[in-house]
Amino acid sequence: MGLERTLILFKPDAVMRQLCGKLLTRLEDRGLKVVGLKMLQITPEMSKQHYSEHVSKPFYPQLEAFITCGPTIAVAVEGLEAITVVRTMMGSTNARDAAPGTIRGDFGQSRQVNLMHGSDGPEAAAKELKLYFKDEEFVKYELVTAGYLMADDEK
Ligand code: IDP
Ligand code: MG
Repeated sequence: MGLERTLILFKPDAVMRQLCGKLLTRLEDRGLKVVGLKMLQITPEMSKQHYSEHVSKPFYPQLEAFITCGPTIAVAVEGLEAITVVRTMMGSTNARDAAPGTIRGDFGQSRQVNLMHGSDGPEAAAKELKLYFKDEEFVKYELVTAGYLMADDEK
């Protein structure tokens, strides 16, 4: 339990399909606090760093081509157990297997072109937050709803 930060990407398909507003609304509706947000173009070098665990896999060249094919929006969010919460909201990697109600399950049908990335654990979150944001780019503020989003003993 406790407050965590995690790194989300709205992948090029989400940007080009003009779904980013809807995806951001889902995160906000859940009470996740946005602490960083930027639009960027992922380069092949960044892709290799981000997806270092997948670089040697047969599907990597296609994945790199996809993730660099258009703009991406990087979002850093904070919340209670935010890493798991976001992964659960995102749904299974293959959108055809993703449960209805999840982002991939509601908006997609592809294993590769699957709208969104979310860090899969604390180590990945630390690495990926650093890849997309400088320390000084994280904003500090309190949500006016903070007192209604969590109990004191959950923080
Ligand atoms: P995740 O995004 O759900 O964590 P990973 O297994 O870490 O899934 O894979 C990273 C990304 O690589 C996926 O989101 C998807 O875009 C792509 N990918 C994963 N497996 C395949 C595959 O078998 N073929 C093509 N692309 C894949
Ligand atoms: Mg992954």
